[in-house]
Amino acid sequence: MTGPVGPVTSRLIALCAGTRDRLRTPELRERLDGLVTRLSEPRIRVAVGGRMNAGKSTLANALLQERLAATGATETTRLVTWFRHGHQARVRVHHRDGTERVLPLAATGGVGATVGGGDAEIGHLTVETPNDALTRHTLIDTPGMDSLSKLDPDSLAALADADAVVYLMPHPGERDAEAIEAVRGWSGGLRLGAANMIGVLSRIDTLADDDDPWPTARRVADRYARELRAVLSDVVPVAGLLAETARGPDFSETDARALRALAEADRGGVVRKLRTVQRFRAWEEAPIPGDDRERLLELLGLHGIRVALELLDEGRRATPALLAGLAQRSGVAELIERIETVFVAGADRLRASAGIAALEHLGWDAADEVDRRALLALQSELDRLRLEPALRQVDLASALVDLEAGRMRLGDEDTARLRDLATGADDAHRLGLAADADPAAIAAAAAAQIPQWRRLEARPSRVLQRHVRTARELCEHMLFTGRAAAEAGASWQARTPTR
Ligand SMILES: Nc1nc2c(ncn2[C@@H]2O[C@H](COP(=O)(O)OP(=O)(O)O)[C@@H](O)[C@H]2O)c(=O)[nH]1
Ligand SMILES: [Mg+2]
Repeated sequence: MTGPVGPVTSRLIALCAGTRDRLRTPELRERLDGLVTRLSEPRIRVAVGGRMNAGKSTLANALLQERLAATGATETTRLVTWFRHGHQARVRVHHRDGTERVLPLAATGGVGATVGGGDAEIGHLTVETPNDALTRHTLIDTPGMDSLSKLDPDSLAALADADAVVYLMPHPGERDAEAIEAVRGWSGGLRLGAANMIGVLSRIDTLADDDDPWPTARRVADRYARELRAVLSDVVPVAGLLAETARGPDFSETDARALRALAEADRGGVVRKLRTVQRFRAWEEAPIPGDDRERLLELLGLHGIRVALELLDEGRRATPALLAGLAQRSGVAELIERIETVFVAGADRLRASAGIAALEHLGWDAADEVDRRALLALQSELDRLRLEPALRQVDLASALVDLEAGRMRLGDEDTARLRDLATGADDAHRLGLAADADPAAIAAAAAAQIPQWRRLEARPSRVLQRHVRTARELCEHMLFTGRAAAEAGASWQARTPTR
């Protein structure tokens, strides 16, 4: 989200301000101030998580359309890196002792070229740069040091600081179940779930030996989505390397020429050499020199080279058309669309719900009696805020996903109502009414929906029961506020003399 903070987040900020003045312990005040600063940021924080080598930094570069994150195995890839919009391109190096160093961002090579070998004293990095993608959301790249079962403390802390997470999973084969259990394990502790977390099946070109990895990728992604539906809104397959190159600045006219030369050579021979990296490298009578082949491998991988040849066969010979084709075949557009429609558009509610979770954390270790009372009072305010339609919509977001994935069934009319409830920007739109509907009309429309949701709650499906209960509670809340507003309006009119 850019611009002003949303309405629910604003109410939360006001609650924080009221509580702050009642707190005695300076440390608690400081933490509350920290939270207010976070809630007041102009943009939502989206983190990229997953284990090391999952392709996180590569995907981050694809989203940024710039090679800013360090990829592969370098010292800098082990650091949590924040990418924020800024007018001046620079890198802040945050040391673990609280000190900070500011460096100008290297013209090429991104954070790796700027910071080079990191050292143990560095806690994390912040890259500030005038990048378009960063006007929509802040991006946090995490290292994910551990193999499969756990993430390192730095990565976990960064995920906990995010409002939404893109979680990358390369296909782990037989260790699948273990990886899935691991995600379930830590996501609950961090209050991440289907409303604020989306999965990516990454490196899909390495998934299968087939020429076209997409059928396998879709099947595996669907299975992950089913198994992880409680924590991930969906799992989208993406060929990250292809996306990074297709959207980034590195692919040159020379690279396009090398591909065209390959496309014109004897196809049978080319296809055979493209079976393995070793064969492609050791190719003696190749139509292009070894350096060019190495560069194509680095930019596109074997699969990407094959896709490029197909695109050239289709007549996409000019470089922009070729790159557009590669971007399209990477699948990244679908992920970007989800980030926009789910995360950026839902920034107010995602941020407020992350803020509430953080606030509840704050209450646990208050030793002082006065502080405890202030935080208890805050808790009851938070319980009230939680009923806010925008926050119930965080829960209903997962209902839409379950519906789409066929995990629950509703008739067309109920589906349309649920969609309105989950996505409407205000009560009128949530109830499918015109924008200028008055409180009485809102109360009436909400009241009309309640019996049907209650009827559906009697159905045997657990998934359905959970979602329709939320829908009913949301309607009850709108009925209550609509009625109260209508009565206030009526009594105000009664007290106002009419001529
Ligand atoms: N073949 C292939 N390689 C990839 C893909 N994405 C990343 N890589 C490579 O895998 C290595 C690790 O990627 P990186 O983005 O640094 O992983 P991270 O540790 O999760 O940040 C790098 O050498 C990348 O070039 C992909 O989609 N396909
Ligand atoms: Mg990385």
